[in-house]
Amino acid sequence: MRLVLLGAPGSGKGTQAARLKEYLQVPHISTGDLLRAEVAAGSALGLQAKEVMARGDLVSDEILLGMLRDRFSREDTKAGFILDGYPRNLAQAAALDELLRSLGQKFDAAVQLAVDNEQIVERLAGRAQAEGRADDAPEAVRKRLQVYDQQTAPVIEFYRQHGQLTVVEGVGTLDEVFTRIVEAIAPEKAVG
Ligand code: B4P
Repeated sequence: MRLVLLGAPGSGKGTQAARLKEYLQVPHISTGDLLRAEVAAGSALGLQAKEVMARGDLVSDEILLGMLRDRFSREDTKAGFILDGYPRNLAQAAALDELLRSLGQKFDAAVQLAVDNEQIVERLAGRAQAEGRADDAPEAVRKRLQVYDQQTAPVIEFYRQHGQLTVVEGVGTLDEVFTRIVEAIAPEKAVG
């Protein structure tokens, strides 16, 4: 199965992708995790990305596409994937389309986790305390939500207009949200 997970920062994409990966037995490709790994490694790319991420802005499309091409060149993506955090603007949506076409692949569903802003601010404040991620600081969260409304919301509209969007309610326990996603994408495999 080839899945694209969409949703505001803190909507639970990473959380659910980790479970879906086990369930569907396909790799989880998180552009946020790929970037954080570069930052942690202190690579040239990581140094460029660090400040941008801490501000709550998007890292350049060029860097992201390079990272994604690289990841998709690995054998394990042939069986499927869960793409989490990409695309985040219309240019990235077009680039993904192009990349998959060049690989002779198509994704099966774009799933949006719908969570309201109030709940998001609360969740990320919790994670800021627990994990101390720089981009979970209140100022950066405000910026990320603004970037989401301006740049990522149009991607959701784009997939909706192309009949590729599935919206799943992202509020509830982790199990509840997971079951909703599975029912939406693979009802024959749904449990409970
Ligand atoms: P990401 O790593 O994608 O970060 P995110 O949006 O915060 O993650 P997510 O929605 O996965 O939230 P999570 O499950 O962790 O991006 C970070 C930064 O990287 C971006 O701001 C940008 O700078 C850069 N970046 C990444 N991709 C890019 C791209 N394509 N282009 C340019 N730049 C890019 O959940 C959040 C919290 O909620 C957790 O604490 C979790 O425990 C909690 N939670 C989850 N589900 C819950 C539930 N059902 N109920 C209660 N709490 C829940």
